[in-house]
Parts: sequence; structure tokens; C-alpha cells
Amino acid sequence: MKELATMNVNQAALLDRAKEILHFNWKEGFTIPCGKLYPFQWNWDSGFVSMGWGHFNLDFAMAELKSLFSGQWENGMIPHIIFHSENETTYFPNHDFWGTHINPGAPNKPKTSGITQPPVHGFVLEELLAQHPDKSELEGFAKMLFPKIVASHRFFYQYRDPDREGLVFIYHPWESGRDNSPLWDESLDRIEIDYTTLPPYQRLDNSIADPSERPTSQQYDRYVYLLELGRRNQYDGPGIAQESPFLVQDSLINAILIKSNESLIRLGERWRLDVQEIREWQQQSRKAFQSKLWNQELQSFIAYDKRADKAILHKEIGGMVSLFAGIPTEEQAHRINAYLMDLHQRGFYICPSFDVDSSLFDSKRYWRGPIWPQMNWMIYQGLKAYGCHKTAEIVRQDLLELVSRLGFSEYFESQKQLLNDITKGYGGGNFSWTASSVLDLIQNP
Ligand code: 9WN
Repeated sequence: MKELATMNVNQAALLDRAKEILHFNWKEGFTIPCGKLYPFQWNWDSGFVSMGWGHFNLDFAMAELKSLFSGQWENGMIPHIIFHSENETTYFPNHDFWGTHINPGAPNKPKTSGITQPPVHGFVLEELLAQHPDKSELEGFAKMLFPKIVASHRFFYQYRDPDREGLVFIYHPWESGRDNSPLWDESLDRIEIDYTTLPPYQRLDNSIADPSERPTSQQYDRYVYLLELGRRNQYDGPGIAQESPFLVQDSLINAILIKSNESLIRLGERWRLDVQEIREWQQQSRKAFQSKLWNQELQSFIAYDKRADKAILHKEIGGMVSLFAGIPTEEQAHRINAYLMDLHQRGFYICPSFDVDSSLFDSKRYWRGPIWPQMNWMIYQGLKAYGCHKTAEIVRQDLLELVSRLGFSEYFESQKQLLNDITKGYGGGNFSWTASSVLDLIQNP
């Protein structure tokens, strides 16, 4: 609290602003992450946003999830974008570029993308119920949503775990939520672009946000290539696992799946439902995560390149989310905690999204080094659960200080020494999950 007071963090003002931002981004039934840059509903954003709404408008919190699940596919997948409005033209790739009618189980309305994102909705539902233990309408809503969330997990285990390992793969960086992380560089470098066959496209993000804070055009070409590969395989065919040069068992998506499985098991037991299937997934996933993704040399959980059959040897933020899922042993948690403390002492805000000692670290460019609000939220919860209260409090205060100094941006500079020369955060402004993370960190510390 001391550091916050010196930084002049006015919590009441932050709360007011956070609520204003959510209202500002509310579009009759769902919340966009941020105007112009992301004018639709995003999968994992909407989970965090629902939790934020839960603090002051339970109806909107429920509406948010309801409208996200209106885009669920018959195979159980929750798409990463729901294009509720077909008239917004500021985002690429839009619904027409995805062309998801290629899959008969994709809804015609609302239109959606053809890939998914980290499955946060299980733990979000449990958070909402904890916020409102006595609201019967929420209980009814949660029971209605429960089987849909289970179906979205079943999608992962059926379509994304062909070898039944308990670890699910992603085949597009957008599915990881950490689009241009250096984790994906080697997989993406494998893709040779043939410009005579790559569909022509024009990215729009660079004319809205500063291009030096966004992915490169070489990366975008590869994002489009992988989208095409998905479409050729109706977005869920076995050809994806057979052909995709990008095939990764990511630490973050698997940790979040495990975290949400845990919530579903607890909720199901509370309502006396049969949760045997989820228990079986969970048992195998926990075991596989520990045995395949822990790297002793890096003292960190890592991602695994399933196409090349080798570990992706980088220390980065996805591995730390394992704390939130209760995966590390006490010893492993102690190592992660010590690493974060060391970064703090070396003058970084924590947690930077990528290894600050790597030549690939870039504290300004998207997922290659900046601080991301919802990641701080998850790591804060994880550290607390392992009893690392001092580090947890720094993670919390660092985010509140950044937002207080630089506004409710999408992501933030991670090197403290650079803060004297900058006056704003990076990427989009008035950002919804920044508002929600701040709301929860202040109201539910
Ligand atoms: C692609 C909406 C999304 C987040 C992702 C973040 C960014 C999209 C983009 O914005 O990705 O999904 O166009 O850059 O990387 O995590 O969900 O906020």
C-alpha cells in the first residue's frame, strides 16, 4: 500500500473510470475490447469482462457470457471472435474472410471466426458465483451455461489432442492469446509464403495503433496462411494436425483449461452432476503438464512444439499462469516466485510477457515484452494461492500504478526506467479487460 500511496493511485477514481470504460464499450448485449481496433466480441476478453461487470451489474455480466455462447459451434468450439455486427469495417480479418460456412456446424448468425482462444469461462463462472453467493437468477444461469462450457472443453480434448496425451494443441498464434510472442517464431519461420496463392488482404490494425507496437507484416502473412490452412480443413478436420507447420502445446492454454476444469468439477459436484468425464480429463492433463512442460534448466514451464517434437526453450509469461491453475509443486512455485522477485529488483514492472534477458525481448512490441493487465490478474491470484503474498502484492500494485500513470491501455511498458519518457500505454486505449482487471484487483484484493 505504501508504494501505491507514493504513486498517488486514487483507487476511487480508477474504479469510476473502469466502470465508465465498460459502459462505453458495451454494445447492447456484449462488450467490445476497444473501439475501432477490436470492434467485435472476443472470446477470452469477454470472460474477464464478465467478471468486471459482475462487480456492479450482474445482468450485464450474464448477458456478456450468453452472447459469447450464442456463437458456439456444434463441435463445442467457442470461436475467438463473434462478429455480432456485420457492418463494422475497421477490423481485419472480418467474417467474410473467415468464411466459416465451410463447416456445417458453424452458426450462420452470429458470424464467427474459425479458431478458438484460452478457455477461461469455467473459472469465470465460479468467480461470478463467488461474487454473488445468494443470487438465484445467477445460479439458474450458471446451471444453463455449465454444459456448454463442458462441451467447449470436450472440443479441445476431441479435436486438439489426437494422441490423447492430455495436452491440447493450437494451430494459430491467435489461439494462444499471445499473438506475436517469440515462442512462435521458429514455427512461423517454417512457413514459406507463396505470394501467388496467399489470398490478398489488407491489415487495418496498423492504421489505428502504432505499427511499432504491433506484429510485423511477415507475421501477418503467416497468420493469413494458417487461417487458410484451417479453412481448407473446415476448421476442425484431421488435416490440421497432419499438415499444420504450426502445432504447439502451449503452456497458457493448457494451464487455463486445467484451471477451468477444476472449477467445473467443483461446480458439478455442488449441483450433484456427473463430473467423471471432467475428472478423467483433469487427471491426465495435470500429469502431462507436469511431466512434459516443466523444464529443469530454465526452472520454468515451457510450450512444446508438437510439429518438430521438441520443447520451445523460452522463459515467458504463459508458464507462470501455471500458478493460477495450481499446477507447480511448492519447489517449482518457489522458483517462479524468486524469478519474479529478481525481475522486480532489477527495475522491471512485473510480469513482463517475455524473457527480459533474451535478445528477442522487446518491451514495446505487443507480446514480446510488455505488461498485460489480465495476465497480472491471473498471476496475482496464483501467487496468493501459493502464499507468495509479497510478490503478489507487487504484481497487483505494478498494474494499478501503470494504469494510474498511463491510462487504461491494452498493454504497458515493462522497464521502469523508460516510464519517465512516456505518457501513455501501448496498443488500444480505454480497454475493457484492463478496466475489469483493475475493478477486480481493487474490489476483491
Ligand atoms: C487477434 C482482443 C484480442 C486479444 C488477444 C490479443 C489481440 C487480436 C489482434 O486482441 O489479438 O485475436 O487482432 O491482434 O493478442 O489476446 O484477445 O483484445
